[in-house]
Amino acid sequence: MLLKSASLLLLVPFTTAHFLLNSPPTIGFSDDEESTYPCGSFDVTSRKTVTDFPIAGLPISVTSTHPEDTWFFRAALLNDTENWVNLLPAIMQQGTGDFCNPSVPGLAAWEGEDAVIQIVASAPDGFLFQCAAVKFVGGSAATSASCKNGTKVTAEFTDEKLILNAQTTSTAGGSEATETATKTSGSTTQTSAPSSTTTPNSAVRKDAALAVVGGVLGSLGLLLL
Ligand SMILES: *[C@@H]1O[C@H](CO)[C@@H](O)[C@H](O)[C@H]1NC(C)=O
Ligand SMILES: *[C@@H]1O[C@H](CO)[C@@H](O)[C@H](O)[C@H]1NC(C)=O
Ligand SMILES: [Cu+2]
Repeated sequence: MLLKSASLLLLVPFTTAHFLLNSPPTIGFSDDEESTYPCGSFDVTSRKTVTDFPIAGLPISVTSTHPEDTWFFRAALLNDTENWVNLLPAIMQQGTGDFCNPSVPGLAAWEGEDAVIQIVASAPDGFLFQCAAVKFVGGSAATSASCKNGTKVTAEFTDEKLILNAQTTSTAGGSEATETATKTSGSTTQTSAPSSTTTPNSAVRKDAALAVVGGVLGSLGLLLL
């Protein structure tokens, strides 16, 4: 019991981070500026650490501190960083902790090209960004020993579409999407198509409330420390 509370306290400072990109290596991480498009305030063209991204697949590993996030894994050519292409459909994660997709496919048409991948979290507190410098390559899929899911984490693909570049900062439903989401500076509005069977509104509100509770607990924890 005592051990359990001690380890919970150790985790508390972690709640100040929105999300961490564990692999591939991030271009940069700033908790305070993670909401700055396109790369959380870091230079989208940075090539300090470039990861080979096999078309056959690369693990992408993140750690979320939110009770729920929707992830968008996107790529752009280095010479054209406003044209983001989805590598996978949106992924909705529930539960705080590690999430790793062991094999995100690369773009075959871009083999040999210098590119950037952008990890976007649509979080209860808004959009958050980190990027990684990559080069798409042939060969077999990459693996990572640290690719794991947290015990409380579940994830599944969703229909949510993201329309987000320097000119447009919102999500919107595509033609087949069953819901649209618009998030602007903290406020959240969502509408559902008549055929939708989900209840995104209540889900978002509940999670926002949980995030607030987490923040309060986090501050208390920091005071205790
Ligand atoms: C970027 O590079 C690719 C491949 O090298 C080329 O096909 C494309 O025309 C370039 N795009 C721009 C905007 O320069
Ligand atoms: C994590 O969970 C997702 C969704 O269930 C799954 O696709 C993925 O393979 C899991 N990752 C690992 C490392 O098991
Ligand atoms: Cu956050």
